[in-house]
Amino acid sequence: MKQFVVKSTALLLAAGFAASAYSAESLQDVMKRRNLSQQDLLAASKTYVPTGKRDEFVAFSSGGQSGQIIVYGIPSMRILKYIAVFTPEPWQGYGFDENSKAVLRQGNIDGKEINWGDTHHPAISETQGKYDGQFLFINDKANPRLAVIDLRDFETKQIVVNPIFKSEHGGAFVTPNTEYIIEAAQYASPLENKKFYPLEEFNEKYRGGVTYWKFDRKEGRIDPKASFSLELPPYSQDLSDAGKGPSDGWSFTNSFCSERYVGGIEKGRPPYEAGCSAKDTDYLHVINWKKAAELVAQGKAKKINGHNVLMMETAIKEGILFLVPEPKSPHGVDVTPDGKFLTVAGKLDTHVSVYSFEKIQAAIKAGKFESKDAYGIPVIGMKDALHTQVQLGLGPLHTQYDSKPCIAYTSLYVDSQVVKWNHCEGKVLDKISVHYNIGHLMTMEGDSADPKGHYLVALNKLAIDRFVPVGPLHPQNHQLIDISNDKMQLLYDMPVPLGEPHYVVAIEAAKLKPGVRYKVGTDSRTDKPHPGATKAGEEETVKKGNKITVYGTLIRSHITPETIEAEVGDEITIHLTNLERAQDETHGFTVSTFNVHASAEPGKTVTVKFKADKEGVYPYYCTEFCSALHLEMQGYLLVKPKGWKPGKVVAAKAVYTETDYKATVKKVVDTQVVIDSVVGYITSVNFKDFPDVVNMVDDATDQLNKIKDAKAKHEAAAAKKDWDQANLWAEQVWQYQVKAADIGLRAKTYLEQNGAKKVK
Ligand code: RUQ
Ligand code: CUA
Repeated sequence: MKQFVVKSTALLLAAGFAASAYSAESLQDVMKRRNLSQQDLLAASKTYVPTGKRDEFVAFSSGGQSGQIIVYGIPSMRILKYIAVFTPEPWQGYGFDENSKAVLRQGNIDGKEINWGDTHHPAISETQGKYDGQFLFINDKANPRLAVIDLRDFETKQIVVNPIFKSEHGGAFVTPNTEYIIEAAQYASPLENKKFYPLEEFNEKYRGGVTYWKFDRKEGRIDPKASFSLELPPYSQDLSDAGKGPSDGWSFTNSFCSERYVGGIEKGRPPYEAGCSAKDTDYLHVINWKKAAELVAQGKAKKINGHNVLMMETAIKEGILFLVPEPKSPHGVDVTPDGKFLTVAGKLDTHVSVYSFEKIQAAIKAGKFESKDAYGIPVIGMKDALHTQVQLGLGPLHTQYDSKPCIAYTSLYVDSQVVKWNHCEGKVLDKISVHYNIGHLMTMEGDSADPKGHYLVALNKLAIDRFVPVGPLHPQNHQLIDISNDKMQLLYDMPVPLGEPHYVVAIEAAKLKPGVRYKVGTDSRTDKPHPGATKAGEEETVKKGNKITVYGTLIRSHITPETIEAEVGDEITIHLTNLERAQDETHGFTVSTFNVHASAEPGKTVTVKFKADKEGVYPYYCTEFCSALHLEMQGYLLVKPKGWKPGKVVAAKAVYTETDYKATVKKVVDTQVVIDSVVGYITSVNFKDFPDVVNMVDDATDQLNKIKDAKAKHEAAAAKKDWDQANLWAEQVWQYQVKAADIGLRAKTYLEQNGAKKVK
């Protein structure tokens, strides 16, 4: 291993990273061998992102029941990351270190740990209706919760539990300036917590609703105290969308089962599915959220479970809540980019209905209502609100928009198709088959005020025969479709191995500005300085009673401390600060059999905590392959029985000779030649113009600066002919060199690839 490092270092320098040889096969040869058509090649050329190049868009997909978010690039469809949200995720230490646990545990309900989530709808924060790339939100349908992810580091920062719902589906949807994040209930239940009412009292005691979570952009967190909900009838509220432009200040929420049917096949009643689709129409809820927020501020809300709830009665009296009939078992409601229309798809209808916000407002102003529902909410006549209805096909679900005006795309679940149509003129333009049973579809920034066109992703619920079989549970199938021309073209099938992804949002990659390191000593989950942050040279282990606190550091290839001594029963808290500044120099940390793990990216401080409840010897180590000597990044937790005393220590015999020492010194001299050559290159170019390189140079210099002390030690030991000490300290000098060389080479590669220029 050590041999390898020096050799490869020298080789890399000699070869100067020569480009790989070209294949001898021609394009025609490959097409023939792989049985590819012209059409395939065209599709491939539209999705292929050459090695070293990057995607134009970044997609954030719900990870469904995995409780995570899947991040992938478009058009390559390469998966870039999983963001841990409602579920422990070992790689990132999520749920295995104390700092992330604190976030995960915000999602406890009634004191119970909930370690999964049914994530549905991600939403990117918006400024004036456009994606701004700062924050990401996602809901958990099963356990009504909402999470906040900061796109500076792609980490989950907060989970809030809905105080009055038992499930929710219609979230997360943001208002145009991310004032609020909308979350609508799904299955009606009593709003009071832990309160039982029989199903016979469904109409009276069960309720739906919609919650408006106040987002504090400066803090990057939801402010639960400033959030509120609106009580709604027990119609299963479904998806929502916020108005924008002329409809800003309003929000729209669908419903199904407005029949308020309660099944109970056990008692001989027809099942839910029959009773819930008996009527021809359900209701679109039209809500003036701006006014609602004002009413809450005026103290007109009622406190339920300590949360502000604006009751229906108040909402009706104040004229901020209306209903519009919508055909049959509606699902998606999607506001057009200009904010003038809303498209509603009825799962059991072959049409989409396009409602005019202007007409809805005119009816409200004129007080023109066709009726009231059972709770007294005014119902606007469908005819009075409709702009047009368009026959699209079977099972329309969701609609997104194009950068070209009036162009919309709707998914057809039953037909397994995507329809391109014109929502202004109400005509179908094109259809394409997908594989199979599409739920959501998504165009680039296609639910914002400024859609980008180019691509569409079909989120198919079933993959069936599209991929190599992997057992009865198939991957999901995200299909990439080119929408830049009149006719849509299917480009690519991407198996998604985490399910079931419900919805995706995609943003221009250039809008994302994530950091590459933290300010040294940061708790990434609070964005604040970590109380356990430790500087180089200030590491210490403190024991107070049965509590051991370690203030440790991580830097290639060393964990400080190297030993932690404890007694059975001690509570151990280990704070670790990654002192690296070089990009991507992440270290991981675990202690054998204590179920802890942390990922410490450059600058981050993390804490793991556990009880040393068993006597024994437990190695700890760095879990990331962070350098050539990563395997040596190790240490021992020694858990002694209570009252243990050391026996007579026998002095160890010498292992190394003068010859060993001289060989090591020679190795050090040879390596220095390599380092000098790398340093020579770096300082011969304008490396100071590259902040990433400056960070790497700082890290390398840190390593080299440590040499002086180790060198003095090996020379002193050699003078005393203590060859063990002499050889080991000389080895340590070499360790510092190797690390410096490793970083130096990365800096050199970076400079060569990024067009560094010679300086005189
Ligand atoms: S929903 S497949 Cu959970 Cu977004 Cu329509
Ligand atoms: Cu640090 Cu491996």
